[in-house]
Amino acid sequence: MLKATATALLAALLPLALAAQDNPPKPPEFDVPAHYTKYEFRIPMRDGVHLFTSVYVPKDFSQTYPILLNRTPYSVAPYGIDNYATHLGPSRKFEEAGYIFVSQDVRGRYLSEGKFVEMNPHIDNKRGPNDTDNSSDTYDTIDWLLKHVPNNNGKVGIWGISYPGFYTSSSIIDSHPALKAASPQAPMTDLFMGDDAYHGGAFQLAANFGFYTFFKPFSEPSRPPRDFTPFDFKTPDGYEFFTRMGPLANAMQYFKSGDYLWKDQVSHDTYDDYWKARNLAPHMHNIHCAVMTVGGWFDAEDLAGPFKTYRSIEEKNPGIPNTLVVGPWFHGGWARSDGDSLGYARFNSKTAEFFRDNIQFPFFEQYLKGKGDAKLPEAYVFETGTNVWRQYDAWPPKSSQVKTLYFHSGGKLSFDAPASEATTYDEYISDPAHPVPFLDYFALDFPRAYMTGDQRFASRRTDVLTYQTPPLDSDVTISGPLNVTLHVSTTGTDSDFVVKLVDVYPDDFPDPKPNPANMRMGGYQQLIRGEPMRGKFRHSFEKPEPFTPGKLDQVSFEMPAVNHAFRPGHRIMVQVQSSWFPLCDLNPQKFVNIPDANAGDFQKATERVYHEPSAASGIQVHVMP
Ligand code: PG9
Repeated sequence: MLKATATALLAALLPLALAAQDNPPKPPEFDVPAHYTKYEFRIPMRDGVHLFTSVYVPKDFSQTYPILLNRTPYSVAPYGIDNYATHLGPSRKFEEAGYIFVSQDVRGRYLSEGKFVEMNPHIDNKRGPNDTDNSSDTYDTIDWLLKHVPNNNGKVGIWGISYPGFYTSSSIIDSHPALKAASPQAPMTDLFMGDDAYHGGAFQLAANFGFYTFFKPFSEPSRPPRDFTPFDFKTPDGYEFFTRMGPLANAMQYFKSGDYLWKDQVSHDTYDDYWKARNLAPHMHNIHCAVMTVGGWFDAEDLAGPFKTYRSIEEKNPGIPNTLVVGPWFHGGWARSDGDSLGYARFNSKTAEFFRDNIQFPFFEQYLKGKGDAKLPEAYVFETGTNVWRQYDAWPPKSSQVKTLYFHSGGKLSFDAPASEATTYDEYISDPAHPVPFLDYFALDFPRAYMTGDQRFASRRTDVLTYQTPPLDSDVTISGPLNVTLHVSTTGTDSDFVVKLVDVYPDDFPDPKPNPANMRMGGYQQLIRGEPMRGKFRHSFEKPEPFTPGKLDQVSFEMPAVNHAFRPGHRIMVQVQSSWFPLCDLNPQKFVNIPDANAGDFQKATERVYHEPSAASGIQVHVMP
């Protein structure tokens, strides 16, 4: 579910929420009650806990049907066997083709019993019936469904987006023999390491504040509240709200003492046992079904997860069908949008529709009904810039060549290493009282379009360094993760370094038609990838270390993969800054425990980025031939 300030009701209506954010809700063109019979069950787990489960069975009994399971913390509303959901599965084609759709409130959420645990850790060696996790809950659920749901064909698929994506990937470990196909979509995998909670050790403030003001723990099984009131920011401007709020510790005024979910997020601000226990990647073993992991190049919430889930399944389960699909999508965009644009970035085709009809539906038809062959490659990835789908037998593509984009004096960027430079470093003053915004417009959360947003407002700031190539003569296609190496010094004892890869459009790039906002696209600086790195974690995310003021040091980190072609006439740009607010919480720029920092801890710092032969800052990229 998107973390914005959506109410609990929206959380239960994710598909509509996504649709509502893109297009006004269309009246359902498929009459679900006319084609399906709804059941509700409380399925017993091995430890006696009952999980509330909605089941929709096709009325046509002339054939049997596979079960398609979705497990969610966001409610399986509407409740009541006379109240039908308007969307049952991943897309309309599934309802029309006929599947048995099963949705389940996960443990401790809504009408299911048990205690909710954030990304409940997988238990590799279960000692008895009380050692339960998503793998055991799904195994027990499938066993029960096969025996009790009429007219099933004995095969089960599971799918989910975001948190339900995590429940998908954590459910297929030690998978039930009837489980034949799974699609974890934007699955959170290692929450601290680049998914929703922290990026490079910087807390994702706006996103998590918005999410945890509606995602609350339950004291007992209960339905979604009828009149949930969204959090009142009392301003339309998130930058202003979080500036007024001050240090992160002040956020607690907006939460109740029982809100352990928010407290857990902010109090575990290093990669400690709490986060390590929730990292799913080491546990993705004993998977016997076909897997299609889905992600979005512009997913603002769970961008890293799909790659880690795909990679871990690939390494631990050789021989099973395991595909990675990544399109030019925002979080969940492949499910409920056309996928032909994001903000001012254009993709020239309905990429999400293509995915739903030509990749996702054939995948489940093949493995759950034995119909057709989806002919899925190892990696099915959309290449932005050229705006074409690519199929590779590996990710990153084996044919890519690793090169380094080096910073140079005068704001130049080049694949050539610095030799004799006019100046050996650039510097700026980073002031926590005037942090670099992540948006050049007002918003309360983190609008999905920021991931392709215009960076011209930032490149004009004196606290943002900008390096760019001349206009390109030919395509430069970058396919894979980006590895940053910054040679820096700071006058503080801690600092964030945010690096942004930007596509600079030619000055004569045409304006959009229609153009209600009168946007001028000539020189548009489209964000391709941005990622922060909290400098105190440069040697270890477990044990942060201070900088020595003024001493040359090195900050190296990986930014999530891209698959983008910089076209002729475009420039490749890299920006470096030390805040990205309020997307990330502020770094006091003093080596302190940030969750406890007070206003007096925040100090200006002069940051230097070096570009000389012995200290050549730059980004290592995978360039396609
Ligand atoms: N990405 C959302 C989330 C997951 C876990 C914690 C906080 C937010 C989600 O869409 O489920």
